[in-house]
Amino acid sequence: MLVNWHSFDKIFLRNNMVHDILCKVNAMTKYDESSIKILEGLEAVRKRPGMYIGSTDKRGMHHLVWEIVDNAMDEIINGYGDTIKINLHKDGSITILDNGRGVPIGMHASGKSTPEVIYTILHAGGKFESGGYKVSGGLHGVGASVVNALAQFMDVTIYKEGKICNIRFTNGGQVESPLKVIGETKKTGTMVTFLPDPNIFKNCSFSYTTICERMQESAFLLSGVTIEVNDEEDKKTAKFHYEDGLVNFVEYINDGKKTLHQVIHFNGEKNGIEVEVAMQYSESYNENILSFVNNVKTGDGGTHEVGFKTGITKAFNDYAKSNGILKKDQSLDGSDVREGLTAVISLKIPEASLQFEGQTKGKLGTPEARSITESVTYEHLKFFLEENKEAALTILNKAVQSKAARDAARKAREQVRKGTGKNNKERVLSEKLTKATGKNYAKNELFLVEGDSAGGSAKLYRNRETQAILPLRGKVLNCEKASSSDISSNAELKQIEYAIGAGLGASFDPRDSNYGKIIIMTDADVDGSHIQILLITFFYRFMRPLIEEGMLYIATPPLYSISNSKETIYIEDDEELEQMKKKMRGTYKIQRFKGLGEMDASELYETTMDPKNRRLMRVTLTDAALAEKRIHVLMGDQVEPRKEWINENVDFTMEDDFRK
Ligand code: 1YM
Repeated sequence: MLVNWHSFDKIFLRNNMVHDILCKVNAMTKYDESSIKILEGLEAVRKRPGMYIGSTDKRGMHHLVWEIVDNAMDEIINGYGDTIKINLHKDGSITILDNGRGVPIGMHASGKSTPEVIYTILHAGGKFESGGYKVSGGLHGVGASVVNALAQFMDVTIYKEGKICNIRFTNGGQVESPLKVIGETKKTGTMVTFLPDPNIFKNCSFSYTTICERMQESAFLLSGVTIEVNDEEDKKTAKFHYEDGLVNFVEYINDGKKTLHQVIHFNGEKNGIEVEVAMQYSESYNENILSFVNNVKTGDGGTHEVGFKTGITKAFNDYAKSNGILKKDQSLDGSDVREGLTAVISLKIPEASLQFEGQTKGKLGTPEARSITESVTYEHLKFFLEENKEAALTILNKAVQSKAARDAARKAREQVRKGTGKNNKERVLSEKLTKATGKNYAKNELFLVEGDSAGGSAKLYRNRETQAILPLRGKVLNCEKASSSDISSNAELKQIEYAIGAGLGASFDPRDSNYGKIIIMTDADVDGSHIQILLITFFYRFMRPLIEEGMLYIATPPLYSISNSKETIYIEDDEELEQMKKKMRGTYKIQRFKGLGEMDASELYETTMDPKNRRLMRVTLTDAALAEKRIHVLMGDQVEPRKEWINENVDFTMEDDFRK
């Protein structure tokens, strides 16, 4: 192997990261402990994988892929190459290939090749940063050596300087075969294949769908790049390529919705911070804002989203006032101008100004990002509205209607609460509702219970002050398939709407909810699960802020009880039951609860409703765009996409409760 100092020097200058790593190697060789130190580093990763990749479940395993893909993306962002290919192999390993310059192949005085250094030395920050922007995804980008540490094998092939070079590692980063030339080529690029260590990632496999979803999002953010994903086992391929990145992203999210105008697209820059926005209104009333910083999703928003929201509210209010649509003393709320809005915001922030907040670091904290995003948004939107009168009036008309509906709904609810309302519709509709006596709405809970008989039991033992019961008969309507008139004439859903008392759809306001918690309580069987998903679909479509505010829950009734002469223990799954059987020596009795109705009233309260013992599952919304798509696919009227999703994502060989 030739030591190519000339090309190495260039890289050395361009990349102080390499310098950093090689200094480490130098220091190690001085003490002649290099190999021991390296293995200690990788061993640390193997001992505590969670510290480096978050978890050792399916999510953590996919993190390995994102790490390698990020290196390929960095190369493309720096202007080298334009294509990434991902291949899922039958044996569970995965290959990631790019057509960039290829990882440097020079040798170092320590006797190690640069690839060996890159893939075996754990770096403190972990990331190979090459420009002013940190472009890594996930948990601070922990680098290729972490992936190697957690792989049963890793194979790296580099196409560079006319040569094909290969290096192979085994058992978490030990060199199986050092870097050697294995052929000649005219191509350039890097190809990494690895198999996650099955001792670390138990019973996990890569998901074609998960990888496609993330790669599609990356392709939207990096206009012009082509990303291909291939599944060898199921013989599926997907190719993502978008010339008009964010505009295509918004079009994709709004696909199938009735939109009010062409996508609005603008960008701007100040103090080294770049802002790009694409936005479009549709006839729906949901708001869908996605934001990214340096190509990483900021799932919890942050200063840039705040700036964007302030910017649009100002632009629309200014326009409405100067065109006589609103009186000088009137104004639209932020929520009025966001009704039916889909927007994607993408910022590029120099590494030195980056600040993240929150537990998952998914929230941008950089203060300047707020004012810059606000002014870019305000200026461009103002210009757009002046230039596009028709679109401006259509959007404003919708916002004004939203304001009117909100005002009217609030007034009506106030009257109902005060008992001054004229209509007695509410009384008729809520006949089935057993109300809570307490007036502390935030503390009150509404149980939506499957079936009249379980509803009856729930009423008997509930905490009267804080717990209200609404029994539901049979299946509720599938809102994804129904028209809005079907929904407004559906008795079951109307009862839920009146019980909660905070409006519906555009006029829904969670602050007016009669309950702080809405709890879905169904049998632990297939029908129960179906009712849950139907109700969640309803809440997602018509009371989405309820989910966003974390107010929707699912009760988890026990599957079994096991009792001996001394005690009765309630159990949630079969695994726990097996453990308990071993613990409870002597004679015991097992009861299987097929439904809520099989428990007596006190048992139901104790296990499933009593805040002291119960376990509630909170319904959360981490990825609005994905949720939107999933609900559409799983609950919509098209059968083919649903079949496809189920075939890809549901393992029918798995034993579950539904079969027993
Ligand atoms: C399938 C994964 O890792 N591609 C890749 C990585 C690098 C380069 C090119 C690269 C970077 C630089 C110079 C530079 C990396 N280089 C380094 C290090 N694909 C994949 N493609 N020459 C080539 O940043 O200056 C780490 S990764 F450290 F050597 F610079």
